[in-house]
Amino acid sequence: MDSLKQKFAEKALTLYKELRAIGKEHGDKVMGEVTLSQITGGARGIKMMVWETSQLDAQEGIRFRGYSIPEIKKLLPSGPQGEPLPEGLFWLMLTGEIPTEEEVNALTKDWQSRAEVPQQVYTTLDSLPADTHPMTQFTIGIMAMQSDSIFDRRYAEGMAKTDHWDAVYEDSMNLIARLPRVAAYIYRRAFKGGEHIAPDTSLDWSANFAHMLGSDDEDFRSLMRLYLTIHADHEGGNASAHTVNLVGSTLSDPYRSFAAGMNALAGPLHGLANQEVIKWIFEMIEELGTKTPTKEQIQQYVQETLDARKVIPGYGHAVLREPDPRFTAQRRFAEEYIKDSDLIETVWKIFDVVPPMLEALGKVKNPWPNVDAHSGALLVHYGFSEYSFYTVLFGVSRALGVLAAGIWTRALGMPLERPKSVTSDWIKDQLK
Ligand code: FCX
Repeated sequence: MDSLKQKFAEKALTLYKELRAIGKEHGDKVMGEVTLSQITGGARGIKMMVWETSQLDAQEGIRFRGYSIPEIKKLLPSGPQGEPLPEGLFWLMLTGEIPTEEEVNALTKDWQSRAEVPQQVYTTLDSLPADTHPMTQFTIGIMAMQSDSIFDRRYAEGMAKTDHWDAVYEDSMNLIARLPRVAAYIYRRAFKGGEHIAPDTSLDWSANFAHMLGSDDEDFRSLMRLYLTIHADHEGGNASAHTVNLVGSTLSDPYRSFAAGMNALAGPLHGLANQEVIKWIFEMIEELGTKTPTKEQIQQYVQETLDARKVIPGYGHAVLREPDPRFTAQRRFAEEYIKDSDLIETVWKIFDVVPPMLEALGKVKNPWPNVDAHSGALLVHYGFSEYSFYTVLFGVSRALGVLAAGIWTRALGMPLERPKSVTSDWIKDQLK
């Protein structure tokens, strides 16, 4: 058993016993109430699942096993320019411990050894029109690997419940190892005429992904390390994570549950917002006829968008009530690495203009930027302007969090998810 798996197994067994005992003793303890507006308002704030890997605070933003993004940046083993290695975050999410450099290097090597993508994935992708949306290609590519599921095979062979987590661990590690190759393949066939780039196994997970996409720029590698770290997890209630949890709770294997989650990520109110942001900015630039719009011009364009009853992409959040620290981390990156980018200046001007305008509407609970408000401008700076691909990058990163959480969920023996729905007649009856 590899050292990560060994460490996880010890921690998981302890927590499994602890949670069982807590459940037995305190199972009837009331942990909250549900209001009518929560039932009709998208279940905001209703606590209904255990998610070990991260927790979101409305003011502070995400914490991975208790560590904020600035702490993660400082503490995790990093690449040559100091940006954290996502391998380290995955280790942290599974064990609760900051890994050593050796542990992270071993994980990089482990993923390299699992990264071979079965030929049928490429054949399947090649049978799709090249202009099929990259997120559709991504979920199809993931599903084309499902026949390799170790969980599926072992379940059919009669695997004991206590071994479920072990098979989910193996599937999750294989999936994470392969996803950059699948994603890069989609990018190169959709936008670079199918000229594919062989992996460089001397590189870490992020740098190799950057390489296969087509860039060996050291700064872009650093951006990818940061990007793939900060998009990894956002507790369990967001649509992609919750979908993975829901589907996984039926004992559908990690390929199926992760693909389901990616279809949730592909919605414009969720992960697809990163493509919507840059599309909206490009359209603004075209309409205004300038790459350096003034704040007044931006204000007018924002107003037009609101008047057309559309949302301002990249702003607002279901839980956060302050600027997203993932936005701030990307801004810091731009301040450090990028000089004189009109597009990035525009993103910062939008940040000055939009919040007061959303606040003035009187209904928006969070007028601040989220993670998607900044990411596209950074990618465009390094030559990746094909924005329909952006959500795939988000998805590759999100695999780390949702699959780590999925391993925990199976190790803790969590049951089938099955909350209660009600009819409108039932609601009216309750109010009589
Ligand atoms: N622009 C215009 N109106 C907005 C808005 C925005 N950016 N954000 C919220 N509103 C509106 C809502 O549409 C809603 O209007 P309605 O009452 O007429 O239907 C009202 O304000 C109240 O919504 P609120 O409670 O603040 O927000 P929700 O929890 O319902 O929705 C999202 C949260 C994120 C879906 C919402 O803010 C939004 O649509 N933002 C733009 C899309 C986006 O950036 N999504 C990415 C989010 C995230 F980072 C991610 O998951 O990746």
